[in-house]
This record gives sequence, structure tokens and C-alpha cells, in this order.
Amino acid sequence: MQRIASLAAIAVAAVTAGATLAQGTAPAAPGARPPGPATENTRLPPQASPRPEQRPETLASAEKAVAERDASAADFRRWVEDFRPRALAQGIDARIFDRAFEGVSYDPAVIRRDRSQNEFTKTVWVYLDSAVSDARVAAGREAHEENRALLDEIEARYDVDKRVLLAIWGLESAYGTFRGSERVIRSLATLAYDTRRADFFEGQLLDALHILQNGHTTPAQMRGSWAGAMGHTQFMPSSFRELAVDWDGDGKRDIWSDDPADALASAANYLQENGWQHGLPWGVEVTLPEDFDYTLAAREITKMPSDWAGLGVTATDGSPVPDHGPASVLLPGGHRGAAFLIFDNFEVIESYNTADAYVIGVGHLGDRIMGGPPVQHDWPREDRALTLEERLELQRRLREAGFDPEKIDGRIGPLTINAVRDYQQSEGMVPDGYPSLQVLEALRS
Ligand SMILES: [Ca+2]
Repeated sequence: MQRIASLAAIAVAAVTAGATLAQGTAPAAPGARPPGPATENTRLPPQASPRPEQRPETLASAEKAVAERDASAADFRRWVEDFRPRALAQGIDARIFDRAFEGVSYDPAVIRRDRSQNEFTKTVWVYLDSAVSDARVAAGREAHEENRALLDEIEARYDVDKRVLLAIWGLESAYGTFRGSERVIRSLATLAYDTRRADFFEGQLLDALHILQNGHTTPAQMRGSWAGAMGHTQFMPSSFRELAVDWDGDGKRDIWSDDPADALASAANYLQENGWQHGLPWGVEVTLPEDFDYTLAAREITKMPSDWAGLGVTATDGSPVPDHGPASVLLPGGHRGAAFLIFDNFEVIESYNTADAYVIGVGHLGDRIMGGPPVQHDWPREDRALTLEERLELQRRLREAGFDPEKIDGRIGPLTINAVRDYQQSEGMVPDGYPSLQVLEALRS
């Protein structure tokens, strides 16, 4: 497969951060993860990826924890010995277990990445600069040409649009050019040994052992991200066991090999099972009227596009958006950024990863690969994303001001957005729910 040179660079960072699980989201997804980084200089080959570039050095306490853990490699070996009978009781053959764990040691880098993943977030526009860079769009068109017959057959079989398959493939592994090089058993065992989400990762580890026992791949070939996401479309082991398919009929569901057929069909099966509606969009960029009531831009408020058009919400060319189904208005960069009407398929992509930026990245990349235009409206590029410390402070100050976001965890979820919105309304600010630096500064004053 001929690739443009810069694609390897896209890919390098693509898997490094891996399929981190957004805390508090359903863990059965192929791998939910926070949005990633980008460089803004479009003249350079994109170094950026759809995955977060981590900055572990910013978390001194995490480093200390890692050092402590690192010192206790013997503990890890004891953990493996304790885990072995649990795995055997779950039906894992002793020889399979021993082969899988041959040479497996604790991996402090995995814990470092896990600890720091929440530290650094990107604004949606910085993320999209990378996720939907010209290079990734061009490579997607090339991947489409090279795999057209396969993609058409998979689309017909599963009723899932090939553009979304291409886009997931492009974001998860840069169209298969970087599928992850970590030994999955090692990564998952390290995460299961670590105590933060031990049960979840022990379950994933057991699923990975079952996959080996069923002969789909070998321990040496079972590679993935540091968090255990595997192959072209970065499936977690539980998703694999549930939804991966053997497209080419060789008896193995092989999502790790160079041939992407099983992986792409597996992603199609995954989306179909999660309710993908063929031929319908994930979202459409819209223009809002000057007097738009921003309290309507909430996920739980849905209207048919024709009803939105009655309120002045139109496609960017001024025409009404066709009635593709109930839609809500999404403002991923606040009222000064682009606005979208999002449909049921948006939620289906969320089953892969719940981060808004990821879902928009997948949807928009698929549209661009098929010839669609770039995002038309500007973003507030002078703004930066809040740091973890600032997000925690924002939540604390919202609570103190009487707008309780319920959890002080640094995660911007619906409760925080609603608290921001209520605060903005009380202060006479535009109530877009966007946690900007301006909101934080207003809370400080
Ligand atoms: Ca196969």
C-alpha cells in the first residue's frame, strides 16, 4: 500500500495514548478516550493525532506513585500468581495462560499514561485540525480507492455507511498504518494489577486470554495501545468478544493483521448493533440566528430540522436542513464557534468514544473523505482549553456560587455544562454552557 509520507507521522502519536477509558462511561466500547492534540501549522507534515499527547511530567504525584509501583515489580509477579487460578476458574487453559504470560513484566509507562490522561485536553478546533487534517483526508480518499470493493460489500452487508468506517479507521490507526505495538496482555495485566479500575481491566484481561484460547491470534501478534485497544479499529477485548466478525471466513477474527477486512467488518457490525441508520448524517453544520435562544442548545432538547428552521437555524448556505430525524443543537466551542445539528447517528458514534470532539472528528472526517466541505464557521481560536486544575477550580467555584455541578472531578459533563449555563444566565452572559476561561474569570471576580 502506498502511503503519503506524512501519514506515518500522524500514526505515531495516534496510538501512543491509546484507548483510554473516559471515566464514568460505559467500558464496553472499543475504547473511549479523550480528544487529542494537533499542531496548528498546516504547512508541516501533521505530527498530530486524534489521541491525546500526554504530559506526565506535569503530575508530580503521579510520577511518585509510578516510582513506588516500579519498585514493587515483585508485587506484580505475585499478583500474576494470584490471578492465575482466577483465570483458570474462568475456563482459561493453564498452557494458554502460561504462554500468554511468558516474559510479561510490569509496565510503568502504562500507569504513567493512565495517570496523566486526564491532565491535558484540547479545544475542539485544535483537535479537529489534526483529526481532520488535509493529510488524513487525502489518505482516507486513497484508502477508499484501495479498498473500494471491500468497503462496498461491507456497507451492503451491514447497512453501515463506508464513510464512517473509513473515518474510524483513519482516526484509530491512521488507516491501519499504526495499530499499536504494545503487548496487550502486558498492558492489561499492568492495569489490572494497578488498583484504580482493577475489576474492569481484569475483565478485559480475561477476555484477551479467551481470544488467545480461541485461536484468533497469538500472544506475539496480539498488539495494541497501552490501554489494550487492538488492531485497525482499536477494539477492546470485551468488544472483540461481543462484536468482532470473521469477514473472510478463515475461522479467525483477525483484526491485527495487515489485511483490514475483518477489522472493518467488525467495526461495521459494532455500529450496526449500536443502531446506525444508513444514509443519514451524524450531524450538519448550521448557522444560528442573531437572536438565538442559547438555552435551546442542550442535548436533551430535540426538534425536527424544519422546526429548527422555523427558529432561524439553517444550513450554512441558508437553506433548511432536511428532516433527517430529531436533532439537537451542539456548540462544541461555545456560541463563538461552529454550531451543528446532531442526529441519532451521533449517539451511535458515541458508543465508540463519548468525547464530543471524537464524534465530530469521525463524522466530519467521513464527510470530507466523501468530498464534503470543511467546517464553515470560525472557532474562537484565541481561547485555550482549561487545564485540569482550572477545570477543578471552575467546578469548585460553581458550587460555591450555588450552581452545583455535583462532582468536582475535572470532567466537563452534562452536569457541569448545565451549571455553567445556569451561572451564565444569572450573570447575563450568553448561556451556551461552554466552560471558557472567561467564565472561570467571572467566577473568580
Ligand atoms: Ca478472518
